[in-house]
This record gives sequence, C-alpha cells and structure tokens, in this order.
Amino acid sequence: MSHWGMYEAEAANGEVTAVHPYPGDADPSAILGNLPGSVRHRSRITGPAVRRGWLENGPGPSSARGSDEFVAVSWDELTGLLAGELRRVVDTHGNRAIFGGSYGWSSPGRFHHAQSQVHRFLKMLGGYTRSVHSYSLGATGVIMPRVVGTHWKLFARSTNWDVIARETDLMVCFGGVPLKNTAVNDGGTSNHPTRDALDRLRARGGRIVSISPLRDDLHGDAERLAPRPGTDVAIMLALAYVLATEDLADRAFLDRYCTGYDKFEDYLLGRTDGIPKTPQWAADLSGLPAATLTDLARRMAAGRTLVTVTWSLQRVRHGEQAPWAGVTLAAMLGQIGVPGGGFGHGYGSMNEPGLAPVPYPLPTLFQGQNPIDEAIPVAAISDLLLRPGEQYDFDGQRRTFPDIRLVYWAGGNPFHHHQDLGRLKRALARPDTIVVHDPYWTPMAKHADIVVPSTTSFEREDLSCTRNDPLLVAMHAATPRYAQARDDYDTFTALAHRLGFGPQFTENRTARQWIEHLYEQWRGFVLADGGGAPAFEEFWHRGHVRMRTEDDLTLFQDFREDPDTYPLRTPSGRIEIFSADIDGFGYDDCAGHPTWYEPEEWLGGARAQQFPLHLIANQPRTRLHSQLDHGATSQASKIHGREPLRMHPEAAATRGLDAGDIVRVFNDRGACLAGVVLDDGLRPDVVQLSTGAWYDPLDPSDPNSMCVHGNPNVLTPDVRTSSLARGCTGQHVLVEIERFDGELPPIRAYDPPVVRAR
Ligand code: PGD
Repeated sequence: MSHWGMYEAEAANGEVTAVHPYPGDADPSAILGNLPGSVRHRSRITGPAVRRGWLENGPGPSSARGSDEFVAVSWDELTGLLAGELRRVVDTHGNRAIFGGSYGWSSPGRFHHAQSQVHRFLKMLGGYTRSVHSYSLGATGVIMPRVVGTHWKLFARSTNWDVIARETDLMVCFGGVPLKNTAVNDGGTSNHPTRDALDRLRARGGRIVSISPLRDDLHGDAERLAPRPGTDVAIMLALAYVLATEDLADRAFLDRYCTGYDKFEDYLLGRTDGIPKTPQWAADLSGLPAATLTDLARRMAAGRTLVTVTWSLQRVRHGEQAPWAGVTLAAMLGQIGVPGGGFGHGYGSMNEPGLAPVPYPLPTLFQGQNPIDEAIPVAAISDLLLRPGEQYDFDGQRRTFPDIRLVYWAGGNPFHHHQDLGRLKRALARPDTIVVHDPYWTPMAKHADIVVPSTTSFEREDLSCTRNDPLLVAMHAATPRYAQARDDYDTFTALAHRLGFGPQFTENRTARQWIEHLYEQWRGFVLADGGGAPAFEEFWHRGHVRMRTEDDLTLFQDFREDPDTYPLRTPSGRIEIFSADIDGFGYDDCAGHPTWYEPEEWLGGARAQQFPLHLIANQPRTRLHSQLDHGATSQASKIHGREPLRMHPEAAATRGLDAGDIVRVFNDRGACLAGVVLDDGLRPDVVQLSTGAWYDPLDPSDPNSMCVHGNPNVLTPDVRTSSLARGCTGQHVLVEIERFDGELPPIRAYDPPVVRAR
C-alpha cells in the first residue's frame, strides 16, 4: 500500500522491480511508477551519520548545516550521542526547548507511522513543543470549526460521490476538481472513483462549472471560467450579491440554520463600507464578465447546486475567507444537508472527500499525553527558530515563541513543504542540534547534525487503512532492510532503553506483536458492532479484510433534518456566517464575517508591476509532495532534469521563449531554474510550477543561492494566512521569467553528501 494506491510488488535482489495496481481500483495512479528502483536508489542513507562540525565542536548554532560533510558512526555510537544530547537539552533547557512538531506525510502504515513514533517517544521523554494543524489545511483547520463546528467532517463525512452523481444539477467548483490530487490519500487508498463520478454526473445531464486559472483543474466537458488567481472570494461575494438583491436567497434557511446573515448582508450590499459587492465590482477584480457572474448566480438558484472549494484556495493569504464565503454562498442557496446540494470542501484536493467512511475507530498506536503545553501553528517553523521570545497572535490567543535548542524531525521534509527556503535555511542554522530520520538524503537530512537511516515501507510489515476506505490491508515486507537502515521503532526503542524508559515505550512488544495487538484491538470494535473480521493469522495470510462503510452520506443531513437534536458544534449551534468570537479578536486581517481582502501576491496589485506573472505552486501530478522525486514517473516529466514549468504560448513569445527552454524564475526572494512547457490552458499571465523538486542550491552554503532544479518554495513568501489561523500560503507567488543562457549546472539533489569513515 502507498499513499497513492494499493498494489502487489515484485522484488528481486533487495529491490522492487515492478508494481501491479490492485485490480479493484477504478483509476490507478501513475505515481505507482515511482516505486520500482526506490529501495536501493543512490539517495538512500546507508548508515547512521553525524555532521562533522557537530561531532568535532559539539552542539551549537551553525551555518555550515547543508554544506558540511558527515562522519559515519555505528548504531551504538549514534544511540549514545543522541541519548546524551537529548538528556543535555532536557536537563539544561527543559523539554520545551525540543521542537518535535516534525510535520510530514512519511509513509502509510498504522504502526510504523513516523509521526506517531516520534511523538510517542518524545512524550515519554517528558514532552516537547509541538505543532498544530497542517500545511494542507492550515486556514480551514481554524476557521471551519468556528463556522460549522468541524473541519475533518467536511472531508470524512462529505457528500458521497454516488449521491453527487445521482442528484446534483449544477456543480460550481472553485478551484475545479483536479484529478491529479485524487491520486493521493493520506494513509493509502484502494480505489479512485472521482473521474467516474464526474462522468456519471455529466451523462445524467448535470453541469459542471470550473472556476480556475488552469484548464486542467477539471477533466472533460465543463464550463470554464478563468479568473485572476486569488479573486475567488470576490466572485463568491458577487454571486451572493445577486442572490440577495434578486430575492433568490433562501431566507427561511438563513433564519433557521444560520446566525449573523444580516451583518454579512450589510457588508455585502455596501452598507458598512460603501462598496456594494456587485458583479461589476467582482468583474474588475477577477477579470470575469459581470454578466457571466449574474447568470451563474441565477442558475445556481434554479436547481440542485453543490458549491465546492478546493483546499488550495485556503493555502493563500487570507485563506480563511474562501471556505467561509463558500459555505455562506451555499447557505444562501438553502441546500446544505440536501442530497446533491449544499457545500463541499476538498473534492479534488485529496482522494478522501466523496468516499464513504467506515464506522469504526482505526487501529491506532496510543501516543499518550504531552506533559508540555506548548505548540506553534505548523507553518511558523522559521518564525519559531528566528524569533524566540517574540509574541504573536493565533486564533484569539497571544502566544510567545519558546527558545528551541533541538529540532527533531521524522517523516517530513521542510525543504519541500515550507516557504521562503532561504529564510528556512537561516532559521535552521540557529538551534544547537537537528535530528532527522528519513530513508533518503533529502535536503532536510543534509541539514541535520544527527542522521538516522530509516527503512521504507517495503522493508517492514505494517497495517494500512484510512477512515474512508473499506479495506484494512496487511502490508507484507517486499525486500530485506537496505544497508544499515532501521525501522524508526527500533531506533526509538534503543534510545528509550538508553534513557531509562524502554519497557514503557515498547510495552515488551516486537513490531510484529504491536501490529497483531493493534489489529486485535480493532477487531474487538468490529465484533462489538456485530461485524465480522478474521483472527490476525488468517487476516495476515488473506492480505486484507473488507469493512462496512456508511454509503450515500450527505454532509450535514442530520443537522438539516433536526438542528435542535443535531446542532453544529459552534457557539450558536448553527452555521456562523457572522462569528462574534472572531469579531471580538479585533484582527485587521480577519473580520467577523467573510470579507474580501486584497492579497500582496496578486496580479491586481503594485507588486505585479515588478513581477508580472502569477505562479501557482500546486501539488505535482507525478509524485506525492517530494517523495520519490527520483522515480521514473517523476523523472519522465523533467526537462533537462529540471522541473517543468507550464506557461501560455503568448507569455512565452513575449519573452522569446520556446518549449523545452530552460528558464530562470525569480523574484526578490530567490530564483530557480525550470523547463518550459507551453500550454494554452493557462491564462497568459499565469504560470504553474509544481512543488516537490528536491531543493538543489547552486551553492549549498549560501541561503540566497539559486535552486538549479525547480523548487518553487525558494520564491514563495513565508507569511501566514492571517492572525487567526496563521496557515501556510505557499500556493501563490508573483514572479518574472527569463531565459537561462548560462552553462546548465548539474543536478546534485539526489547525490548523497560526503560521508567519511572515522
Ligand atoms: P513529503 O515529501 O511527503 O512532504 O510536506 P511533507 O513534508 O509531508 O515528506 C515526507 C518525508 O517522509 C519524505 O522525505 C520521505 O522520504 C519520508 N519518509 C517516508 N517514509 C518514512 C518512514 O517510514 N520513516 C521516516 N522517518 N521517514 C519516512 C507536504 C506539505 O507541503 C503539504 S501536506 C502541503 S498540502 C503543502 N503544499 C504546498 C503547496 O501547495 N505549495 C507550496 N508552495 N508548498 C507546499 N508545501 C506543503
């Protein structure tokens, strides 16, 4: 099982040689093609290693991280050094000085999940500073619980694809429904039904409107509106304006199920700020014709309409506003809780939304409580390291960044996921010690002081399942462990023994015994529910077990049917179109109701004079994030080894560029190289460069160095969505592009650093 689909693997000589998708998968992902050759790839970490400067000079800030060489050490030596350093930091600075946020997707598997392992270990060590929310959903994770009482239910209990295919007349998709993202599901997936569901909707006569600057954000027949990026909230407000002024809003729904519509309407009609949010107002901002918006609003009110908002729209400045305005628009249509109507968030952002959930808790490794009550919003990692002691606002609280001495990372790659990588590199020079567990020499591993070689999921046994997939899968090992790699569990077990809490950490179980224990615990839930599941040995032999799913779900149907019995978990129990709590925080970048804010990185602002192209740094179609960027599917898309950048032929012609050219993409934060792909499915003022090309600085010692490979996060701003959620804003950035005529530097991203024997 992988995050991008279920497969059977063939292996020989310690390497995966072929993978065959699960026959029950309706639309297997091409990303599976990255797996063969990944176990013994040259970028694997072969053994424990310590950065020379750290080994010789001891812990301390160092700007040599990322360019220093490493020294190979034995496992015993590594365990001793690491245990000693953890003890030193705890004794001298306290557990708060350990940052164990360790964000990242790592690999699927319920037991060997790197995050679960590292968090359980650090909790038993006495605690650590953690991170909250995710890079995927930083804004949504804060705003939607305040508006509809939940954020995870929006995906895990979303209106099912079968219901949409059967009931929806008009699907208005802000951000489209990009099929490429549905390849992926955190924790694995056995089926990819989105393409088929959209085709069935169309075959029935349903219509789809895709609102996105990228044509291929929706496959097949659809009406396509290509606005200036970042103007979706203005468009939603204009649609709401037409509903409000043409007596098309469902006032009975707004009265019964919502709170604060009147305050929002005052803003919408311009009573509070003198600016009515008319279609013409939105047309000036978005570039879409006012008449098209008026017509769309009327059509939305005429039938069963589903308003969907992708996650990408909240991964921008003021990202709180798009899902809030989207649910408000759907509330005005009065169809929330009606099959095929209402609101959806995340269709096309990951495979999960639209899939039927299983009714049981999943097998889960218990992590225990964190004795330290200290957390940062996840995307504040550079701020945390650069500004100890500084105060900041977050979700109604005033907090202070702690002074971090040790950073512990397992299963993530901040040089993939974070913004303004030059700033991140400077931030990572600050702590005394950085520890990284990863199977590969990722850019983050190259910036570590203590490097711990992990196994990949091919080299170990595990269980896989997710909350919206019917299969619980036995993951059998396909190859022996590579070189000196160890499971993260074994590393933490050895450390826990050195630090005196071994038996507490292991509970005297081997990895196999843990897997069996988690399975049997889960089986108890199923049996108690009247379901059937075989005993462990039979399950392990069979390979998977099929669970019951809750089919035909409609989001918030219970709330609609009986809002008194099933109120939302908001202060009012209703949909908070106006939130008195948010209003009370008094933030100048997040008011008490959905609001249009002009972002800094957009084509309508002053910055576009200098950097006139809007770059969309979205998720790749050829890999998951940065994982297996060296795999065959990812490599096949590269141009002279560089990440492909799509641009409109007119934008290319203006700059004297042609398909296959290597270009320098730049702004005042940084620059990277990329290879041109011409595509008239983009707006002429928009370019697209996916995330995930491994950061490859021309000069690894210089934080401002150009990335020769095409990582867009050297360009993106390290700013937060707003004072409310402080989410990641990596999706949008303004750039300029020019031909790169210099000698093409080699790609060294996948080369291991120099590792010398003692
Ligand atoms: P991955 O590449 O998945 O990226 O960021 P994330 O850090 O999750 O990193 C996972 C790492 O885990 C890999 O290095 C892999 O080798 C390692 N790994 C795999 N298995 C194991 C294991 O068993 N043990 C250990 N120790 N390691 C393992 C993703 C993040 O990026 C996300 S979720 C989003 S949505 C964001 N999206 C954007 C965006 O839209 N635009 C920009 N510009 N930036 C983004 N960054 C964010």
